[in-house]
Amino acid sequence: AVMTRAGRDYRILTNEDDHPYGAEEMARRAEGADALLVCAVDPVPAALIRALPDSVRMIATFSVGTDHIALAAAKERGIVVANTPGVLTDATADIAFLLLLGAARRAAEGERMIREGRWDGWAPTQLIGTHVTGKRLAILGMGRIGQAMARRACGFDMEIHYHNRRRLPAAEEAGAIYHADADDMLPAADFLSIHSPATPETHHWLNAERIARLPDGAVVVNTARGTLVDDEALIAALRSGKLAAAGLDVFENEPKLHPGYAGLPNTFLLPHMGSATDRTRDAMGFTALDNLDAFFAGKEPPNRVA
Ligand code: 8YV
Repeated sequence: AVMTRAGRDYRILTNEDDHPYGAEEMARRAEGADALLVCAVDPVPAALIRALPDSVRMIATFSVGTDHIALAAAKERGIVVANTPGVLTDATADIAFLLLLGAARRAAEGERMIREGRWDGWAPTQLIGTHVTGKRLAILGMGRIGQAMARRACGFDMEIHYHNRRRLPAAEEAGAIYHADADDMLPAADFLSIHSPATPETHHWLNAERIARLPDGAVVVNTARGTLVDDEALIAALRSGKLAAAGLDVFENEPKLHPGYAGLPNTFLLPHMGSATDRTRDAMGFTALDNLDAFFAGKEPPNRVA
């Protein structure tokens, strides 16, 4: 339905495959275009923005994240950028909770055991995982998705701790405990779920020092961006048993995986599918088109970021 509407209202110059183009090819393909429609996996660095033909006046991204776009360079060239916030909140929080449960309860290990024919029957000490209900969940980044994660965790009687640049108004906090300094939150994180955007300040935020502040046996979940986690440090902690498990949907340099994850049993890994539901992807597509429609009708795009 999204492509039908896009094809009805726009002349689509290039959409031959489902894979991202490199910067050079993107600039070449943008020749004669009024706008670019990109995904979070399409890097739009400053060099590409400077190389874009003058005809391009807008970049609509099919994502809430905008870390792949050099926003300052877009601003410099007067190119408007808009994203798709809100519509992927629930799907992403659902996957974050799935990862939390799956990592804690060793779901991937159990699945592999059955599929590989290694299950020789129930045993009282088989695949003992980490208890979830009633534990403490620390949330880094209490935006829309962080808050949706907190709501899900309330159903599991979890005590919510959070760090966010701004403290939420009391009504929205819903009993969650605010930590002005993220490092002070870490000792309370039986579970840590990452929901902050990727910025230069959050690069490798979860490093060896911060992991050391987590309780022994903590579980880490990341559905934000792989760059927030220092893979070397996380892998070392999963190997040593400092961390019980990790549930990850995003990776630095994805789709390439740090080789250290191979053979680590206590990980529950998914291929960046946080927003991959029928309803959500349709809504993302329609939102991206709404942004384009508004801009080309001379109005303010509803989700302008630059
Ligand atoms: C997408 C995302 O799956 O919206 C984002 O920022 O990371 C995901 O929802 C994908 O990257 C969309 O381009």
